[in-house]
Amino acid sequence: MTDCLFCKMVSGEIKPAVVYENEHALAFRDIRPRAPVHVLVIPKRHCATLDDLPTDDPALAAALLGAVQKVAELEGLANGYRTVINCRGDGGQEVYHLHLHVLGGRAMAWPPG
Ligand code: DGP
Repeated sequence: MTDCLFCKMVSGEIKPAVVYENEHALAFRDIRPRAPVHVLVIPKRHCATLDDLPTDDPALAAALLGAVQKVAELEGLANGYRTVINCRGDGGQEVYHLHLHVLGGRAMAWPPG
């Protein structure tokens, strides 16, 4: 999608601070970090929300979760981390290109706000 912020990162039109990428996923630092480590993992193909992730393409979901694992390893999150997917309005989603937040480097509180 030409008017999607995160698609522009995939295409290289906007250059984020990339942490990791694989065939299906790109991981880059969040511009407004909420923790010492705050990385976003996105599918390279446009999916607006989690509900739009094609379930007939298990390789895509596996690549996203594999990228989360790799980010945790690369960022040294041996003590643990949190992964969050905000989905649509009540979920607090601001950017409508699916993304997994990877938050770490401090202990997380529960429940989330
Ligand atoms: P969400 O509320 O789940 O849609 O989170 C969107 C995240 O995207 C938010 O934590 C801030 C981040 N973000 C927004 N614009 C940019 C940007 O231009 N660059 C980067 N790296 N992150 C962005």
